[in-house]
Amino acid sequence: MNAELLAQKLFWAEVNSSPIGQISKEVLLDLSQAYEIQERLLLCHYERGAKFAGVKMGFTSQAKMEQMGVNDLIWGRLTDKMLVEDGGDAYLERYCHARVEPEICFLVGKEIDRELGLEEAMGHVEAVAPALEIIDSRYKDFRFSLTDVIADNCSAAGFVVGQWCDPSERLEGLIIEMHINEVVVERGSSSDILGNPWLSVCHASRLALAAGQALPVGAYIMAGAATAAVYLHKGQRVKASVQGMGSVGFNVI
Ligand code: OOG
Ligand code: MG
Repeated sequence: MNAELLAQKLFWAEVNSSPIGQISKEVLLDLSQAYEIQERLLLCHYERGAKFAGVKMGFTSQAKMEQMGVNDLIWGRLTDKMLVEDGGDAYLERYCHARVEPEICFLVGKEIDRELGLEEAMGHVEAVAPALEIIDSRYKDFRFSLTDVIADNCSAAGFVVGQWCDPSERLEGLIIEMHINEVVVERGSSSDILGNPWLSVCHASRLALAAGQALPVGAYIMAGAATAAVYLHKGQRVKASVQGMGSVGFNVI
């Protein structure tokens, strides 16, 4: 396996919004090789000015695992260039075939430098917010294996964060809805995220640190989608609401 070459292929697929064939059809990868490609892919972005902004967890809900046909937790890296302002615009032509999904985002308030248990996680988080994730596979037809999607930075492409809320409120059993042009297109519960979205913070601390990725103050942790994802089209107004936490949205242009 030539990790650098594969990372470059994925990088240019992303920059040119031009999807490629699955790399798992060409080379057999294990999980650690897939994460190595992801790390190199991120270096390509950092070299061009992007900055690490946090991590995203993936396949933390049954709905997502079933939609994508995989069955393991994954994590990817967020950069500052992926952030779309709440109420702002996302440019569809920047993506290969973008989808959107409703999430919850955590803001790190105290550096996470070790694996955290559930109680400890709360002490490291300053705030929590309703969020939307724009995912965009760099593979044709949005089809991939687990190692493919890990190498492709877990389809990370954009994220939108709403108003920060007090993290001491309970995060279980909150209704999460995604609206497109004021119509509810997906509905789920915050408990669909690992039974309790706080567990995403614990898994982020375990997986990112094992890979040498620290989570400094100000880092975002996207907990993973509560529902299946929906394709984006020009002209859509997308909104996610989380019960008791308000809403977040953007326009597709
Ligand atoms: C992979 C990313 C999964 C989530 O929240 O489960 C993910 C994909 O579905 O393309 O972001
Ligand atoms: Mg996601």
